[in-house]
Amino acid sequence: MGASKLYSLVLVLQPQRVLLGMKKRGFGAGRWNGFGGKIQEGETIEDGAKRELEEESGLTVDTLQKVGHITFEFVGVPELMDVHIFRTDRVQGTPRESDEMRPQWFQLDQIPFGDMWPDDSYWFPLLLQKKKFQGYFKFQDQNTILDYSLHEVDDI
Ligand code: 6U4
Repeated sequence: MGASKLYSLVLVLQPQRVLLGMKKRGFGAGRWNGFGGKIQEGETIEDGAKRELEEESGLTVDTLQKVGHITFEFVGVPELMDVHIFRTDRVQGTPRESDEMRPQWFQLDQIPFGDMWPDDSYWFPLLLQKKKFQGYFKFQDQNTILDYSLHEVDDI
């Protein structure tokens, strides 16, 4: 078992649209993504997810649904990324730009997969169908998936 670091990722998904943020700096800069980041010491994964959503988008939320868990490996990087994915359709506030993210709503048939992490093309369809999923993706570099597994699960 390799060591891993915990991350959150939140998708605000409403019946007709999804909120994504253009990552302005750091890991994944230049890509549209959900809101999230590293879980801090002493906080639960869900609390970390709510904190990052608020920091990056200005939105607050009462409850998040756990929908997925994906482990990412990068060739040459010993530490795995353990990303816990949440969905919500009820948020309070209006999205606002932060230092890290520029939020924008997308119609569900206009999700910008070409400017997102390549794994998103695999698991977004499950998210949109309200499925729960577990996966593993091995990257050669930020554009290249070498191996992956992805399956629906009943509980996450
Ligand atoms: P700093 O820069 O320390 O403030 P922090 O906001 O804590 O960073 P960050 O931005 O590095 O963390 O977190 C990475 C975010 O990107 C997390 O929400 C997880 C997400 N993420 C990482 N790999 C991903 C991938 N392959 N596909 C995806 N989201 C990914 O959709």
